[in-house]
Amino acid sequence: MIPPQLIEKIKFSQSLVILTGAGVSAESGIPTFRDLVTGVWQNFDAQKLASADGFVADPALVWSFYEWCRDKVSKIEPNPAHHAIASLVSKIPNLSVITQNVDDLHERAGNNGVIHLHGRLNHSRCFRCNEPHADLENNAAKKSPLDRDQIIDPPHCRKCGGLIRPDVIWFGEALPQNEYNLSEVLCMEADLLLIIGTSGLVYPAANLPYLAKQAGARIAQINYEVNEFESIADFNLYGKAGKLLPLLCQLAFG
Ligand code: BV8
Ligand code: ZN
Repeated sequence: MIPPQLIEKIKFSQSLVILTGAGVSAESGIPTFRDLVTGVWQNFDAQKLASADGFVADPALVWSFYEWCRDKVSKIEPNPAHHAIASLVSKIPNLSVITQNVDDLHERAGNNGVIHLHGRLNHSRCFRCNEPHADLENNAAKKSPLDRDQIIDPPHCRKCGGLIRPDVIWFGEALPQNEYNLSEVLCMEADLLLIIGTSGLVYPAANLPYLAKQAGARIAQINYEVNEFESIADFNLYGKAGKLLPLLCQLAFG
């Protein structure tokens, strides 16, 4: 049951911010990070696979893990939740989408200008000088699929010869300053913040809903289970994003 007040809030929102987490991609078949490192890569702990120390210790292992992830993500599709969010662009004058996810499913559903707080799987940069590494972007899909146990060396930076790393933000690394500052401003100016599929455990992204609340925004969230934002949300919708979000858009905009 979707509260009529929420439908009205969305329909007449003048500045809607949508914040997504791994739950918005779950129904596309993207395992959440934890499932990934307990699944086929379970004999490697997350610290080794997704951290700067892990990369320094074994660049080929970490690079191969992300090549394997890129290959998996390139084979799956955006789900109805991504498409519902993309459909709002033409209906709400001032809509911003902020994501913690590193996949490109929002973009592939037609959302441009998404703010990625934790980087992007399909981008890479030099570990030493941060120079973006273009190769990856244009032939991600053309790469031969990497089997789980294939270990390949990362490429080298054309500028300084340093090792190329995935352009994602690992634990202990600062979020991109511009993206995070913009996200704070947008959340403090929002009249409604819609949170989709995030546990609210990862900071500083998890600060954003509290900032929005303090600044006077109404908070709504769609989640599969109770989470950290339960107590500050004005509307808590429990269920799958791929089902509830299209229904919400349908009720608001027909
Ligand atoms: C930083 C990219 C400082 C990598 C990721 C102690 C207390 C508080 C904070 C800390 C602490 N110790 C350390 C910290 C900081 C740390 C942190 O927050 N740790 C937490 C875990 C305790 N944060 C950091 O390290 C950040 N950096 O603080 O830097 C600094 C400052 C200056 C200079 C230097 C350093 C960096 C954080 C970014 C880490 N990188 N990803 C990669 O993926 O390879 S985070 C990673 O986890 C993903 O991005 C993912 O998005 C995120 C987890 O969050 P969620 O998106 O919420 O995903 P999750 O699986 O947790 O939840 C999914 C939700 O969806 C669930 O609620 C589920 O119920 C729901 N769901 C599932 N299916 C559905 C659904 N809902 C609806 N429909 C469904 N179908
Ligand atoms: Zn370099």
